[in-house]
Amino acid sequence: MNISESNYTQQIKTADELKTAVSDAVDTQSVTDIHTHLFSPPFGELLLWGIDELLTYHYLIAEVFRKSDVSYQQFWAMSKAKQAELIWQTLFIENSPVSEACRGVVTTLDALGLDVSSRNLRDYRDYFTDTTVDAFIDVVFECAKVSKVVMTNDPFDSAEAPVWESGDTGDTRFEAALRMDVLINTYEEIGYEHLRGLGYDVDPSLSTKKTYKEVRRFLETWIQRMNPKYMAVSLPPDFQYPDEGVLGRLFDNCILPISREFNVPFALMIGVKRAVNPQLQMAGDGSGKADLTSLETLLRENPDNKFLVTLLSRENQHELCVIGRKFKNLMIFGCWWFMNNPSVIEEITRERIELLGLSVIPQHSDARILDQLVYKWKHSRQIIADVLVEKYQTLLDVGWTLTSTEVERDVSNLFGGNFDRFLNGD
Ligand code: FIX
Ligand code: ZN
Repeated sequence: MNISESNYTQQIKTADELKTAVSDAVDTQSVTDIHTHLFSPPFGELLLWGIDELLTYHYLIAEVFRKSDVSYQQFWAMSKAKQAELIWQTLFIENSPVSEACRGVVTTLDALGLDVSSRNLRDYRDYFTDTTVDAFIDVVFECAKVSKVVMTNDPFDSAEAPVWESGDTGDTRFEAALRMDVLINTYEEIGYEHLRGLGYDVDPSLSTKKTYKEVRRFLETWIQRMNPKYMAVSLPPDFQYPDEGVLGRLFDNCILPISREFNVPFALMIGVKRAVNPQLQMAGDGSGKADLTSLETLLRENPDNKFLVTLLSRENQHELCVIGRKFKNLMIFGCWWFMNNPSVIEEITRERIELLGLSVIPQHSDARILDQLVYKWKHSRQIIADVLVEKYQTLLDVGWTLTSTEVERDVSNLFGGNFDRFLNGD
């Protein structure tokens, strides 16, 4: 069969054929999940999995206080098992689990082959007791069709340190990302002391050439140790660039030069207001709209740097797409955290494809618990498929020809190709 014949046979003609071609491509294409909080097995207890972890996800903790009379003090004094039982009883039995975070647990249990109609927490616990973490990783990666996950690795975290020192992070499906929140957001409070403790000759105000050199040495060491896909930071909505303070000096003198030199992109996750309600602990962070002029300046003044960007405010998403049209050194990724809900994912995905075509990374999972890869990807794949069908249909309506191979190519780029090209290109 020659090329034109093979294209002809794959040509999509009807709306039904289109739906089938898109859902086949979207459901079978394995994905690189570019931002998670998962860890490979050698990191031990940092890798969270199982029903009690799923139920005590911080998204569900925020929700349980809205429906239960439990006080913050009482909740935090409970064991994890008791917290899970309270959340199960409150959000799944006494109320219907329709929020995205609740629905995610139900989708996951069902996809793992458990009987969700039984609502029997004991059976679900038994399932996890009967498996090992290594076996479960294979089950989840297969079920979620995930080929690689990028972890979030904090060079200041003593719990991670022994694994990095050992030089063996085990399962190669888990890749590293060098997270720099402590360095950038808390240099004066924590980062400085920590660096000194590790033998780096840095000054508290981060303002000397010697300090810049030392911070660069620190970053180089960790890049060599972790081989990260990117360096990353989460930033508040009022983040400013250019900046006279620690952040600006770190960006200009340390991070941006190293990011260029080692061809390791810098990921900015902008819009988080940490500890809006500290009583909720990790569940207490909020979001705010950012002024994206700073991002524009950063992209314009550093054209040889690559930036991966995701934003936490819905109000910023359209503006981000417009910026994406102006700067090829920007790769927009994922629907982060409060954006990771079906209605918002649909809106953002449509907006991105309309303004940027297929040159984005539509989603990441942000999974903190291994099992969550199952639902986060299942839910997102469905929405991405629906948006693609809508867009391809408008082309077919006016006589454009499309083959299933072309659909597969497009989906493969969205689910990993665009990320690889961004990392490896000039
Ligand atoms: O900063 C981040 O990477 C956030 O994704 C997390 O801090 C957040 O707690 C989270 O889990 C969001 O999904
Ligand atoms: Zn995250």
